[in-house]
Amino acid sequence: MHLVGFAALEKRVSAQRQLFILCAQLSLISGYNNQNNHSNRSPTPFLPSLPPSLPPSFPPTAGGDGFCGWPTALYLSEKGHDVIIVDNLSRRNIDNELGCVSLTPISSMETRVAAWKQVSGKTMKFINLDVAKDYQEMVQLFIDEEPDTVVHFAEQRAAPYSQKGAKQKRYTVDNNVSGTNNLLVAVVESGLDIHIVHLGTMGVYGYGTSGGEIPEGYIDVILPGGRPSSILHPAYPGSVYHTTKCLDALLFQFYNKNDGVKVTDLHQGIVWGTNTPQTIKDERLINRFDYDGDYGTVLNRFIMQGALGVPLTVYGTGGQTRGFIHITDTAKCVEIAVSNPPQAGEKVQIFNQIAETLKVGDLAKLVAEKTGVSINFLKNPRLESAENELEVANRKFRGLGLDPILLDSNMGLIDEVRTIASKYSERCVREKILPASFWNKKREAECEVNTLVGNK
Ligand code: NAD
Ligand code: USQ
Repeated sequence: MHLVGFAALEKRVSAQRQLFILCAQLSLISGYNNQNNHSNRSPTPFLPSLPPSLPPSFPPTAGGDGFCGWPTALYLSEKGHDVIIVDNLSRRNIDNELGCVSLTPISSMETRVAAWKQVSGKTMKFINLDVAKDYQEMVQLFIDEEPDTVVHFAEQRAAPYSQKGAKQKRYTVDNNVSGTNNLLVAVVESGLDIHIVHLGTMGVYGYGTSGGEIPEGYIDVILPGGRPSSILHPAYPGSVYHTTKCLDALLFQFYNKNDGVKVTDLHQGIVWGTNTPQTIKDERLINRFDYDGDYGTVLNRFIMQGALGVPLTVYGTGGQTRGFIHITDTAKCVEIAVSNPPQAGEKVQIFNQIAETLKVGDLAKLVAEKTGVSINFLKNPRLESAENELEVANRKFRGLGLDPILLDSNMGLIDEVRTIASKYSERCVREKILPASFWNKKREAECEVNTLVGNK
């Protein structure tokens, strides 16, 4: 496979470079350079931080079948990288399990890839492979394709689903931790110098009020005996799902120390939006839109509820503050991370991938004002702080050129999501809007009073 437009990059780094991106929930994306001559391939060189003004031919690619992976794959492909998408389609199977599909009618992977070829002229391979189980196939894939980068999106990512019951708790840990471990072992076994870019979460830090800015991954401490050290920020996960991301972080740390695996862990906030400049090009490329109580994330849920005239489902007081990022910026951040691998011997690189912090109650007010729907304060199905403040450093991405989409100055994007929600409103199963997973039995009992209409 040949990648158009790598010449500029090759000139800059004076060496060949290949990119592989592995998506969570089993999306594997990869890019290759336009020489793709494996026998002559030099070890992946250190790629210096590159200015944001790189020619559009440079960026590597990423993809997958999921909400973040698919638009990222298209973005990277558009930028000129060959992309291989690896996904076991488990998310589509969970749709079947939950009796609820994406609000938008997503096409099959075969149709998506064929449509992209028609629209862009670019080829993306799709491989149905389970990262948590098909270990040998993954090693072989690496040996055959010799990627420079694997972007790892392939995990069960819904906190409510991970708290639903014993089956879902066990599945989330088995799938996510085994998948990440398999990937790391496969990279080591392949003998290749592959940079892993992993989609992690802001939730590893926890959401108590910390009283200060959350740094990017590490904190400086004084250990007993007065020894100064820089350690991983203490993990304080709020769900089984978030716990798997903390476990991933330890796996990354170990394989980085033991085998020198290059890792970038992206602590991403809540993603909102649905379309990107690439997915909008053809209806067959449309992105997934989760709105149900398990997989729908808060801002997209509110916009969808506003469009359908459903009172907005605020859990508790709405005093929870979270980090947010638009889906278009998710793709941009992944591209930046792929383009800026750690140097050989460097510790795991951690970026906070958020644009801004916002309070759930303020988001509800904003959507209520825009749509005229009321706010439905529900009993909280989760065990979380009712109110918290949140200050997060995101200087690394900004320093590498990210100028993120902020809600305040991009209200039009809310209207865009609302238009999509209205267009496909007939696909909404209203019974799936209320939260259907509870953090413990007490929460479940308390939530029995919740209704879709609320008290107002
Ligand atoms: P998603 O569920 O839409 O996509 C995940 C994809 O991975 C799915 O297509 C699924 O089929 C695939 N997958 C899961 N397990 C797999 C396996 N064992 N083998 C192969 N494929 C597998 O989720 P998303 O919203 O696109 O999230 C992608 C990543 O980004 C996740 O790791 C998630 O934790 C992280 N993230 C998401 C958000 C968000 O708001 N959506 C925020 C922060 C971080
Ligand atoms: N919430 C409501 N009403 C709703 C839905 C959610 O009030 O209808 C509240 C929740 O109680 C929570 C907050 O909104 O306080 C965020 O919930 P969410 O479902 O939007 O996000 P979360 O469960 O944290 O998970 C999502 C993604 C996950 C990612 C995480 C990033 O599903 O993959 O890791 O965002 S972060 O939150 O920064 O950890």
